[in-house]
Order: sequence, then structure tokens, then C-alpha cells
Amino acid sequence: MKVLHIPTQPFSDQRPGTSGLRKKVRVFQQTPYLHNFIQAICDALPGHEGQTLVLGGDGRYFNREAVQIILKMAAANDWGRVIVGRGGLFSTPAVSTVIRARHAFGGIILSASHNPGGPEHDFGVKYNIGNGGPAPESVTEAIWAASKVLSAYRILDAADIDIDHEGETRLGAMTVEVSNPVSEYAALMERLFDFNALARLLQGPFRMRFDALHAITGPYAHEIFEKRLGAPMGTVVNGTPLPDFGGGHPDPNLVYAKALADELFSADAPDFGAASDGDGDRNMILGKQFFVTPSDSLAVLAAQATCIPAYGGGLRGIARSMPTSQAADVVATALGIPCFETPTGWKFFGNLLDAGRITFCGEESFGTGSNHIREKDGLWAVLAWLSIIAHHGQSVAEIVRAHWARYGRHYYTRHDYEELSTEVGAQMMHALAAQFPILAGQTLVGHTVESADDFAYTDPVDGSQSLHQGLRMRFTDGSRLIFRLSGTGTEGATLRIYHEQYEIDPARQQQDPQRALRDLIALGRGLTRMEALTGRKAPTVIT
Ligand code: VG1
Ligand code: CO
Repeated sequence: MKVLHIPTQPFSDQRPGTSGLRKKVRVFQQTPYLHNFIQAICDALPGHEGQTLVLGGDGRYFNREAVQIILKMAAANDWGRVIVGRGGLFSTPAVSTVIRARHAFGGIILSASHNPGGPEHDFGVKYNIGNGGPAPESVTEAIWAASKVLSAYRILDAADIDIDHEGETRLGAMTVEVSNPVSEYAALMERLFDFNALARLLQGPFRMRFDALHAITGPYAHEIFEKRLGAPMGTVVNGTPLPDFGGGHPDPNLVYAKALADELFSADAPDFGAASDGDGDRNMILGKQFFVTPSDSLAVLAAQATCIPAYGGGLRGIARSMPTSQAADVVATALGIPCFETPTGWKFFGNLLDAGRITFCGEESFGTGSNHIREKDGLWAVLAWLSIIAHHGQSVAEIVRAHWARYGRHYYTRHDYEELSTEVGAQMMHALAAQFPILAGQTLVGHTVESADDFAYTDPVDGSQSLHQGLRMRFTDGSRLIFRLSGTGTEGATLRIYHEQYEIDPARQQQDPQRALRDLIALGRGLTRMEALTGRKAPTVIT
């Protein structure tokens, strides 16, 4: 088999965003768009020769074709072994698990996560490093730099490989190992959680519904909840991964997981509901007629961590992304452990986890995780919640209300304005930043501005700096209003506005967040001049 050196021209838009490179499927389908990016990854990784790469994706449209191209390019770029999930499938947390368990050099995840799939929608490629986590900015910037100076890519002239049967084959000098995408991950979950206690819960009168939204967690959820824990068949719905996710957004929130939300808010609701996203790293937690905001979820899990065997010794520290509410900070203070505030994106947690400075971390965007891997982990969060429910014998609502009564409630909502024009998005951020220096000390809608700044982060472990990570306003009463542009979209710009307000009085903790936060919401719209500039009267998505 011959290694072909195919001449190519660089593309100018291959800079990875918050989580890998995401583009429309039709962009990736145009040879050599994917080829160039894969070559850039290989070029940016000195020392990968002879090493192991883990490869798989969330099953979205173009997954299988991309796997074949990457296998042939990996062989031509001297990787020693590729561990590919059967059918080309792996969830993001499973890739992280396998990288760590097999001491791989890194992994490639094919997913655009919660973005929709299908010929008209999105595809993505993400590189993870040897700790199992998303490549840090130093690596993503090196990949981008490599993509700009490509003159050729290398690919083996070979037939497609059978990726549907487990076992080993050779591709040139490289070994291809087709492996069960679920087993290593499920085994890790069995080590972390008390599966006997969880089985007792799920085999009793307790009723649970897990909606895999036709994305990657279906096979994992069937195996863990129904097979290993003995939950009744039918506990997991939409469990077969489909290339277009059945036409929906594989995004676990009240808007896109509407069928699940409707069921949990119905008269005959099950006790517990959960969903995850395209690549299985996000989670949404619902109780009977009750929605848990992701920021609260992190705080509750941290406060209750010792209910779970793997965390029985307590937590070293907690980290949250900057726009995530400060509910976790209050718990950290009570526990006497540090709490870190990082920029948005899981890659910023990697160093803190590796250094043993944190045990749990999370993001307001339905992401929660721990030091068991280096990615957020949807099913882990579900198992953690079930463990707490089993331990206390209380409902989700009772657990969260008791948490608020003890630590205070952080009312929280995020409003997304999707598909603005890139120019308008940039203009709004620019105009906001220009107002910021004069805001401190002013009283707006009843809140006095304590500080207003452009968030810059210095990694406490390696000292690396990341600038312009979002515009944040902090008020003297602890409220916050934050603005940032999304780094995962593929069309125009998405502006996210995050609102947070602290309520210590239990008598005032049962309001609808949209109502409790209405003044801050109006302020955010006013400061961005949303309606004047875009005509938009309401956000596209509220979470
Ligand atoms: C969004 C979320 C962020 C998350 C990222 C990747 O990024 O806000 O918290 O880490 O998606 O999640 P952005 O830049 O669009 O706000 V996933 O599940 O799409 O890998
Ligand atoms: Co995801």
C-alpha cells in the first residue's frame, strides 16, 4: 500500500473554537477540507509516530466517511495504532475514558455536539490530548498555525476498513483495533458508583425516563440503566443513534428535549427524567414537575458528593466556567475548599484536574463532570443524581429546595440570540465594552455595579493567559450580568446573555426565574440595544 502525498492549499478558516472545529457538513464534505484539518492535527503533534490514537464520533451524518479518511491518513502519518469504536461510534466521555485507560497519545472525536446533524447541518472534529481532555489553547493554536501552511496531505492508498466487527486488522504498518464503544466506559461507571444501591432504586417503584434524543448515549444508556441496573425496558427512549438525530437538535434543554420536559411536567410524571446531547457530554436533570438548572446541579452534586463511593473522602476543590452561577462557590466556602472560575469550555478544567486541585467541575451549559475523566460526562451526572436520590430517599425537588434553604438560591437564566449577523454580534460586544469603564458605581434597575470588565484568565497551574473571555458585570448584591459570543456556532453570530441573582430568603425562593430576573433581563437587552439593532423582541432560546 502506497502513501500518497496529495498537494493542497490551506483553508483560512480552520481555527478551532470553544470545542473543536465545527462547520456545515457540506464544507467538510468538500475534499480536501477534512483532509487538511487532519493533516494539520498530525503536523501539530510532534512525537505521535508509533503511538495510539482513539477515534470515534456521535454517529452523525458523514461520521462513517470521515472515519475511513482519518484511518487512512493516520496510517500515512505513522500512527502506530488506532482504537476505533465499532461502527465508528464513541461518546465524548468514552473517548476520554479510553485515552486514559489505554495510555493513548490522543483522540479524535467527530461531533458538533448539540448542533443538529444531517446533510444540511453540522459536523465537527475535536482533538483530545493524552490526559483524555480537550486540547488546550496552546495545541489548538498550533493546529490552526499548521493548517495555514499546508502544502500537501498524506493518505494511504487503501480500500475501506471494516469498522463494524470488533477485532484487529492492519492498515499498512498501522494496527486498527475496532472495539466495543461502551464496555470501557460502563466498567468505569461501575467502579465509581454503588451499582447495587442504584439497582435497588431502579427496580423499585421509582420511575425514570432517559431520552437519548437519537444521539450517541442511547447504546450506553441501554447498557447501564436497563441491562446492568435492571431498570424496566423502555426507561431509555430514542436510544438508537441516527445520522440526523431524527431531525431534532440533540440539545438537552427544555426547548429541544420538549417531549421529555412535557412528560416530566405532566400529571402522571415519572420521578426522574434526564437527557444528554449529541456526543453524550451534556446532561439535563428533571424531577417530577421540576427542572434543575445546570449551575444548581453542580452545586448540589458538590454538596452531596460524599453519598457517592468514589468521592466518599470529599472534594479537593470545585471549578466552574465564568458564566456559571456562583451556587458552587457558596458550597465550596461551606466545605472549606477552593473554587476556581475559568473561561467557557472544558479545556480550561484540564490543568486543575491534572494537578489534583479540583474534583468536580461544571458549566451552566448542561455540563458536569469530575476527575474520573477529562470531559464533561452526561451519564455520570445522571448516575450521580440517582445516587443522591437513593441515599436520601427524597425527590429531586426536595433535594434542591433543601439545598436552596441552606445555601441560598441563585436565580439563573441564559438568553441566546442565535444567527445574528457576524457584524452585528461584533458591534454589540464592541459597544458594550466601550460602556464598561464608566459603569462601576452606577445604579441600574436597582442594582449597583461593583465592577464591569472583560474577563481574562491566568491558568493557576501553567500560567498561560486567555484574554477576552466574556464581558461581565458584577453588582454589589452579588448579582451578575454577562455577555459573550458563542464559539461553537456555524452560522453568523450567537450572543449569549447570562443573568444571575442571589436570594437567601427561603420565602422568596419559589419564583419563576424569568420573573425574578426580569429587571436584569431588561437591562441586558437595553445595554446591547438588541431591539434597535436587530428588531428581535425575544431570544431564540432561553435556558
Ligand atoms: C458552548 C457552551 C460551553 C461548552 C461548549 C461545548 O460553547 O456555552 O459551555 O463548553 O458549548 O459544549 P459556546 O462557545 O457556544 O458558548 V459541547 O457539549 O457543544 O462540546
Ligand atoms: Co456535547
